[in-house]
Amino acid sequence: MITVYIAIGSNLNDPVNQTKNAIEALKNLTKTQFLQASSLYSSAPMGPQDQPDYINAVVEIQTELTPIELLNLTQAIELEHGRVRKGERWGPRTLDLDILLYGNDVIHSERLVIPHYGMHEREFVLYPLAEIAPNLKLPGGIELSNLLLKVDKNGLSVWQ
Ligand code: A4P
Ligand code: MG
Repeated sequence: MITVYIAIGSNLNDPVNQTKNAIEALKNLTKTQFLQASSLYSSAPMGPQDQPDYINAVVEIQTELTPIELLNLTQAIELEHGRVRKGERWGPRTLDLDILLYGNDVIHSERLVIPHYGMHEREFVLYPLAEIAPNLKLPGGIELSNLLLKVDKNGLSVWQ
């Protein structure tokens, strides 16, 4: 079993429910044990500013799925939740599931880059991740707590 962290992001069609439904869908993944989910967070949009605020969260699972099997299943969940890929970089979306970490693996394949390329500087990834895994070390021994020192919260707050 490999410990995996997945980031959830949504800013369209009732993002709070999108996020809660995504967490439920991840609980039902085959060959996988669900460990925990962070709180839901409200965050200002990164990228184009003419889009709604996001809801973000991070979940921790343990899985026997390979990275590509997991990607296929998380992409299926995105589609089931009405995701339409419009190709606009950093544009609004009903549901985005990003595989942040897959154990200590470093992957650079056509379909998969792990650790996820943006995670080191995104407050809406790092703070929820730290809520559930405060002592986490990334591949290469990078301490999550060290990354957090360099990343402003930028208005990120627990959603309630
Ligand atoms: N892919 C490669 N590595 C991975 C990985 N580790 N996990 C590939 C998941 N997918 C990975 O993804 C495009 C391709 O990336 C996939 O086909 C997969 O093979 P996508 O989900 O279709 O595209 P995307 O998510 O729109 O890509 P992009 O532009 O990288 O989006 P980002 O970087 O995820 O940004 N602001 C706030 N506050 N909160 C957010 O969550 N999210 C975005 C999206 C913009 N602004 C945001 C937020
Ligand atoms: Mg994505």
